[in-house]
Amino acid sequence: MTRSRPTKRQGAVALACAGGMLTAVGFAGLGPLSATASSHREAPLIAGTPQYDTTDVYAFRSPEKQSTVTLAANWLPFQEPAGGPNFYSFATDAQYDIHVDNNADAKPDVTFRWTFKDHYVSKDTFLAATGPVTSLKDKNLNYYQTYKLARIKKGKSKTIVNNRRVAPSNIGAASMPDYAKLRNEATIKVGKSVKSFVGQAEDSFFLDLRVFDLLYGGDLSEAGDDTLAGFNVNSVALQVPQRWVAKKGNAKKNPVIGVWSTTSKKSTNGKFQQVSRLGNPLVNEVVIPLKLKDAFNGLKPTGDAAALKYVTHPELPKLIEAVYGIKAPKTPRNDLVSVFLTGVKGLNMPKGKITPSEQLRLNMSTPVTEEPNRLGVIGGDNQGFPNGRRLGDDVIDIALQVVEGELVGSANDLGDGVDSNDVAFGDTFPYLALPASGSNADPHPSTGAAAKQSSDKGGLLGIEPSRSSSMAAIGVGLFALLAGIGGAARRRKA
Ligand SMILES: [Ca+2]
Ligand SMILES: [Ca+2]
Ligand SMILES: [Ca+2]
Repeated sequence: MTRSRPTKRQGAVALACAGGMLTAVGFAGLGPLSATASSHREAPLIAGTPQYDTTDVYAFRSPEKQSTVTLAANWLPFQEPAGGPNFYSFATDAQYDIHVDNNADAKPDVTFRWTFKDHYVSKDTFLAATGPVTSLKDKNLNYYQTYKLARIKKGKSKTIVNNRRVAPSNIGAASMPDYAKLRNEATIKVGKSVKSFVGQAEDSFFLDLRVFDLLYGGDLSEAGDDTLAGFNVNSVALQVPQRWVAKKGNAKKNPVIGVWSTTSKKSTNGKFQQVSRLGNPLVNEVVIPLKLKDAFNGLKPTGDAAALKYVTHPELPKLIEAVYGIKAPKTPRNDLVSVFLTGVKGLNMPKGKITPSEQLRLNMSTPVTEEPNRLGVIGGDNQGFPNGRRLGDDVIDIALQVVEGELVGSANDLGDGVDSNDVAFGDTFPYLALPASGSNADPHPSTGAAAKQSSDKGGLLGIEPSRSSSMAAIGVGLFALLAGIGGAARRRKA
């Protein structure tokens, strides 16, 4: 099947158009947030430095060991598997952090920090692998990275993992005949109940980026294809006992934690500066307007109160209504405040006083669901997003449905036609799919969009195909959602 991805030019036009429309609708009063970083409306700053760009953060109760919680995050999107001779590494001048706030004051109580070093067996070759690599310590693996993982608590840093190997980029079958073995070797146990993995993985995010084409009269029958299929990311995954992250070490009494990741890059003055931040996958992309996205990346959660008005009066549904006629839910959107900033009462809202801030909030006491529903809580599955986030949670569909009022009486079935990842996730730690291989001639196969369309009555998203206004609205929604990703895609394909 021939794939027709958006061309570089179409992508650029689409993004410019989305930015223009959002600006035209008017995001005045950016004061408090825009003061903290530059606020231009081109592609987000971070898109220019993919090594530092967090793409997704996950936090969930570990299904095979429920006394533990798994935290994971991805960086460096759109890795073409065969993209050598220099493949994909973590930056060596950065701190890759996952923070946990367990007393709801928007300040981290526990921080896990990964830092990296480069190693070469020989610099007299351009090859990353000089022969078949059959183990992580194989001398044929000419270039590799090691990492250090520290746990920071009350200003004190304790090394949990030191000088261990990062699973390398999956160069191809000749260089790495048994990649699964390398993954296994990179999945390590630390003490009795901690597990750590760092390395390349297939991008766990799934969505159809080609929905861009809707605004340009693209062929709707082609929607539902997972654009990210077969692109890799660099991942960290960590499984720790719940008591490590719970307030006072008591997960029974204090089961709710807030999680977010940051990337900090060393400046010329030697200090580390936060350049990327991501917790909940909705806020930064859907609620915070494009123009604020860069500012948000540099912001600490304690400053999030400034974002409150964007949450209670989000622009996206109004924009969709203004341009395409789908009625926006009534404001103020207190449903969004609880989803994005405080946690939902009875589900994942912390006890006591809460400083509103954007965190992925997880109730570690929610029992693990045997058969997870991809729509998480709105699909009746309380262990899923926005109660933490599992790899298989379909956050694009959930985002669209919630922003368009699913929780306030506007039930809808919006979505992008991609319901699951292109590759199955594992049942046990680190769960992430193995990275796509550089020797695969077609690492980005069509996921059968056309077939999906014909079997899915009502076409894209369960909406009548004749209702072109609805279709277009979904396009706009995804513009806002995907601006960052689109920017990265654009550069990567340039
Ligand atoms: Ca705290
Ligand atoms: Ca994928
Ligand atoms: Ca979806």
